[in-house]
Amino acid sequence: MDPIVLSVALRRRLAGPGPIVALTGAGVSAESGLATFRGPGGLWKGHEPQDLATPGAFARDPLLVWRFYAWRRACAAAALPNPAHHALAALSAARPETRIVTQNVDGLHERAGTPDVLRLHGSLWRLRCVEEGEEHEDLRGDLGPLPPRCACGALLRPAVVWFGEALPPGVLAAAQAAVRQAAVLLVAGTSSLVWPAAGLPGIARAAGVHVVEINPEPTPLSDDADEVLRLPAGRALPVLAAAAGAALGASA
Ligand code: BJW
Repeated sequence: MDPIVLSVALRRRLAGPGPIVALTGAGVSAESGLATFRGPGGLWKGHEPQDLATPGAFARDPLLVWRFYAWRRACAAAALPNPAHHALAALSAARPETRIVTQNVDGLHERAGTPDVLRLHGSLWRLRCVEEGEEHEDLRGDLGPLPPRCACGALLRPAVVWFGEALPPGVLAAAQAAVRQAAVLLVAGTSSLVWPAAGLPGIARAAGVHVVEINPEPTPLSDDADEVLRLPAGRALPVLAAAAGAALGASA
């Protein structure tokens, strides 16, 4: 495998002062064996996953949507954080001003040890009553009969953000503030198709932040990024994190 050579300018920025911020997407968990949303392998029983991630799909067929999310929970529970998650956790430990902003709901950044992840699209591990709006953590491997119900009798839903829904209060504003203040923004494993997450690199660039895309495939961000690393996140992030001062263990 060829060594990864970072530009001198990027090395200097990573080693310099200021927060490193990472915006991550499904591709960061691909090397943990979790399917991405779009592209080959993104199908679930003949459905496009993004077609199930809507309030309309849940209203029409809560059982179908819950089967999809129960499968996602089982896959995520069986998966382990990969070198990309570990590298970002090590970076957060070495430089506490680091912020990880994720579109992922799988909890793998947290399981790798990253504190205070800004979860733009919620969590697979939290459920919300559709009537009362109350949310709670539920880490059970088996949720019992699907769809699960609240004690009040109403349906529970995964506390994730579906198309057309607002992001969790305060999280988007915190992510926007974080990317504006970054020394470097690493955008890893996202197709940069889903808004408002896809707008964060533009906000960063407008504030003069150096934006680096890490993705084996081109995306709508690629032409606007300051640098592009056409590599899997599990290869590139350990190198970037080490250049920013992270002490990486054998697993990273
Ligand atoms: C690797 C790799 C490896 C593979 N290493 N890389 C502006 C313009 C146009 C439309 C809109 C707009 N603003 C809003 C919209 C509408 C809509 C939207 O964006 N639509 C577009 C699709 C056109 N957005 C919304 O509806 C959002 N809500 C909103 O705007 O609300 C407004 C509002 C305000 C106030 C009140 C009410 C409403 C919500 C978006 C929610 C998205 N939800 C989902 C599901 C979450 C739950 C779940 O996980 O099930 O989020 S959809 C799905 O897409 C999921 C993901 O987080 C998200 C992004 O996907 P991601 O992570 O980029 O994955 P992929 O599969 O697309 O890409 C993977 C990438 O990895 C690829 O590029 C690979 O090459 C790469 N890769 N291996 C590195 N080893």
